[in-house]
Amino acid sequence: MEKVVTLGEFIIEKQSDFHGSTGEFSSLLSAIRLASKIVNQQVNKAGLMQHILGSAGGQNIQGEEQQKLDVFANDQFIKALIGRKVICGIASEENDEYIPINNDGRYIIAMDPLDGSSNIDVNVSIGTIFSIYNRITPVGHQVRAEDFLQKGSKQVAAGYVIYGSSTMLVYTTGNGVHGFTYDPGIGVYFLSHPDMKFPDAGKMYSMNEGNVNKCSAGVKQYVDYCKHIDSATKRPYTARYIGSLVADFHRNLIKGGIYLYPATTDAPQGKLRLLYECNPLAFIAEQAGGKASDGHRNIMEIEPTSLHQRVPYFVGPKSMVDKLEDFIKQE
Ligand code: AHM
Ligand code: MG
Repeated sequence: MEKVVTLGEFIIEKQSDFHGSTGEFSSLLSAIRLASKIVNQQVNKAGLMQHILGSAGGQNIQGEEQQKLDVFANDQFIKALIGRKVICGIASEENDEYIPINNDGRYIIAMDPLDGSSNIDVNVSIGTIFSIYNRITPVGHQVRAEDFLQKGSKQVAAGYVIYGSSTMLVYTTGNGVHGFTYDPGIGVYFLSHPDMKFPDAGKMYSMNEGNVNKCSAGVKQYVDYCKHIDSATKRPYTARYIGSLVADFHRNLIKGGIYLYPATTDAPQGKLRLLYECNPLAFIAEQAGGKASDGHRNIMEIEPTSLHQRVPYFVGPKSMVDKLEDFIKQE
């Protein structure tokens, strides 16, 4: 019989790989696991809440105040994380400022609690993204901005939850990327995708192509290259764009594809946030044999200057991102 491994068991089994097996990191991950289950439950009845039980901003059938799902998700993750003594601070895409928590904690977390906001109300896959660092300031003091403004290369763990046709939690601690599928009937995540790797030869590209004429010449040429017919390199590539970074990234990781959110004339820094979206998926990509770039530099080598900083973003199999960088270099 095949061995069945749950996320809980896996975390404990791998605990010794991580900071001398103190159990602190396991506690942190189990907070994320808990919040993801609560959010998953709400995501699954989002249509009911909005169209049948009353509109957001009103009251639900129990007379409770209803919240937008992204605010709800933010609250759930913060609530679960505050309960763990190991965390000293949280930065969230939903909060203007970082939140200091327990001065004795050693980890800080940056998160996008519900990514893919334009897809929330239309029953399309959305996700949660998280990124974990050791604090820089000494334990026992309140966290400061510098604890959050660390390069992505300093991450000790990163992951995402995708609320899709099934719900999955995928994470890395720097020892490969592992994916767990949620069984809602019993409330347990099972290891379903051990040691995930990008296929070598990607064949998809994901971009909001409506913006292509607002992009630089190099990006335009790369998109033309993706569409060019060449049987030796299996082009044209297939275009797939969901508009939820987590869902596009997850599909590309499994099937082999590049995700692009370049700078545009309207958004010269791109749209995606370095701390909450780009760095965590860059860490996962690298661990899966891929690469993330702003077109010129490795994303994880960018020194952040502000919490909500945006960057142009390209992520996928290494060969595809290298090719895109070649086009950008020739601009
Ligand atoms: P959000 O954090 O407000 O949801 O914005 C991020 C999202 C990504 O998930 C997605 O890839 C991108 O924005 C889609 O943007 P666009 O609608 O411009 O294509
Ligand atoms: Mg987002």
